[in-house]
Amino acid sequence: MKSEGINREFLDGVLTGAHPDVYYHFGVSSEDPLLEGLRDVRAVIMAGSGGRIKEFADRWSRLNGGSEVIAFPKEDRFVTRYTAGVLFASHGMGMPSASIAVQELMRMVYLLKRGDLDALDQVFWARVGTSGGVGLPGGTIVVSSEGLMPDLKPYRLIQGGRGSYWFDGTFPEPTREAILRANDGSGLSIVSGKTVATNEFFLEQFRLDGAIRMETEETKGEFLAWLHENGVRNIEMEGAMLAAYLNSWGFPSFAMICAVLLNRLEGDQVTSTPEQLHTFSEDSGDVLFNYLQSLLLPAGEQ
Ligand code: R2B
Ligand code: URA
Repeated sequence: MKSEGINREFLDGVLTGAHPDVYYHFGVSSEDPLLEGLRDVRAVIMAGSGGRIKEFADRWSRLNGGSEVIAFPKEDRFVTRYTAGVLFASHGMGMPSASIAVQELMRMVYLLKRGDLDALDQVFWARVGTSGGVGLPGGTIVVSSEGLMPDLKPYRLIQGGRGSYWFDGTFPEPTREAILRANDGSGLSIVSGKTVATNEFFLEQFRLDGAIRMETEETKGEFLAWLHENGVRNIEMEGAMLAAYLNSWGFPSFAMICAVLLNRLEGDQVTSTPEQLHTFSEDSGDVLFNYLQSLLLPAGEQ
């Protein structure tokens, strides 16, 4: 962990009891007895939708002999479940929403680990999501190597009190390699590459099918070709911020695993059938679970 990246001015006062911390969007606070049950957290798994979080938590519970699933009381913003060492939380769509989830979850994990940097080092983070492929067909799974904004520069805040704040968007390579190894022989089509995160699904992803259209077939083609030449393999809406914030605390182990819904070189609309979408979602979940099991379930219990 990088101690200097952590807002200890605020967070250490929570540990000493000088003041509470309210994780407002999750509907719990540092003084909530519910959090006592989460002290053993070893992984934080995020996904866009609440339904996915419930399915993941139930699946992890089944793999852990029907372990108790703890649900957070508030569900109007994010859906949260905890079971067998894993905290599952939804983050909504886009970086404005997901950044709230990530910051509150980081604060919560700091509390749960009592500010112990070695214990924080042991926590694995992941987002499992969907994306548009850049030269990849629907059904491919991308494990991101780096999260970038659409100008191929890392995540940054444009106008802070001291100017622009730049972050590091790289996803740790050892974790990525370990995920690929855990999925050896799975038969799934998994690649690794850079991921662009946009603040907008239509215009910023150069779609021509929005209510508003700014691009032409030509400018869209040039943009996607430029991304591809620079090693980008998929486009989604959270990864640059996720890597940026987790790197700023120095978490050594985190990843993003996204299913490709369509090849953006071939179109804009998501026309896959519900059955195909279900398979894509299952496959990205399998990639995560194959790794989670290798990480957290001792051999013989799997
Ligand atoms: C992928 O899919 C969502 C938009 O449909 C968004 O949250 C993302 O990153
Ligand atoms: N999610 C995105 O952000 N873009 C796509 O094209 C598909 C899913």
